[in-house]
Amino acid sequence: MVIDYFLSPEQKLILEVTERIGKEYIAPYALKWDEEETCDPRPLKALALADLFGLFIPKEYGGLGFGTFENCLVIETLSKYCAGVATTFAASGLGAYPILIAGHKGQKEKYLPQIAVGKKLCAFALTEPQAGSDAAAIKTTARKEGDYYVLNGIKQWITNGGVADLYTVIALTDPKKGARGASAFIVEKGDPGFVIGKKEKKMGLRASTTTELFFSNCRIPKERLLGREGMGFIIAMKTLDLSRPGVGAQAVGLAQGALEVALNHARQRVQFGQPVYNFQAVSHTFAEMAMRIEAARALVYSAARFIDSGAKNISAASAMAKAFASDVAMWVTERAVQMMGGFGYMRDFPVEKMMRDAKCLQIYEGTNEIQRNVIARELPKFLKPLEIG
Ligand code: COS
Repeated sequence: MVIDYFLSPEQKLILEVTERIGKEYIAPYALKWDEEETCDPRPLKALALADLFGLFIPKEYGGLGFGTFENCLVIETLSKYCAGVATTFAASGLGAYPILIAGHKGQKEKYLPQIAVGKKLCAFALTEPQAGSDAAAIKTTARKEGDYYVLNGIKQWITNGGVADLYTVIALTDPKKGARGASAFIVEKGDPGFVIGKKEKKMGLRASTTTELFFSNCRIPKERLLGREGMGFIIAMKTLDLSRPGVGAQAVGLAQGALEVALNHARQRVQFGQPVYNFQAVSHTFAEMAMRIEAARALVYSAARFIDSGAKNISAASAMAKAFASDVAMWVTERAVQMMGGFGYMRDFPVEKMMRDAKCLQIYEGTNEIQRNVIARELPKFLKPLEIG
């Protein structure tokens, strides 16, 4: 980090604790977990013991009462060591946001304290086989039957599928109304008719688990509805607004990790009688990498602080942080591989994993093309026509 953000003593402590978890519980195993596609519980336990799952949960519900910014600090730091572990952590936050956004007091009292201490891991279930970017095209239904809702449908590519205990699920209570007929529900692992599907084989982020979810006449008590019927799509969009800077933070940490590994290599690798870092083609590439990472971090931190200020129009800032930083991470990790040459391409070194991990950040929580749609949609709200002359 080149720029000092003058973090508060608490924020510095959060960083220190996360660094320690990264060094001790993640760094020695990250390549192994990637190879074996394992979501190891040990770093999650360490994060839970450090109370970090409760970082942005209000104190009255057993959390630490911090915000998006501090959550980004943790996600960024974890991602330097392994973006897969960071995905499991961040996706649990994503799954918890709908409860924070739309849950009533009783629901918050029931679920948030368990999430805060890391006893219950969460997942967010919106995507379906035919509804990815077009989130309003979901087909999963939730039919009201007396005191229950009965869910039927399939969710796809759900991060933390199987390892999560709580799933916030978007389903249609009124299929005729499309997006306006969607509602949000809490489904618990073990609910009758709720089955975890196959684990996906992924290019990267292989220390995190991604599965299908099947709902076959899955009966859940009507008290599991979040907010009101018909609010589901808006809850989902607000959830993504809060969560996307976290993907940006993940990208910044991942890119920073690639920079540090490759820079160390370039300063030690001797060719033509001197470290390759001495060659301008190499050193300028590192300068460019560092510059883009600083720009991405500044945008992510600003967006996170903007959200924490209680601002209402956060969609554009959130989408910008996500899209810009993940594009930077893709560029930086590819350059890191190039700067390390044959070493970079080998699975014995972490940068090829980092490059594979980076790709997903341009895709999940809304592709970067969708982020640009969101930014373009929001721009007129911020910009007044400039008249000169
Ligand atoms: N906050 C609050 N309300 C929002 C909102 C937001 N960020 N975004 C949209 N809405 C509201 C709109 O105001 C509109 O309300 P009305 O029906 O009352 O007018 C409603 O939601 C529908 O919005 P819109 O017409 O913009 O919906 P679209 O179907 O065009 O879809 C995009 C909008 C593409 C932005 C949305 O489908 C999306 O984000 N897709 C990507 C999904 C995604 O990120 N998937 C990743 C999987 S989850 S990890």
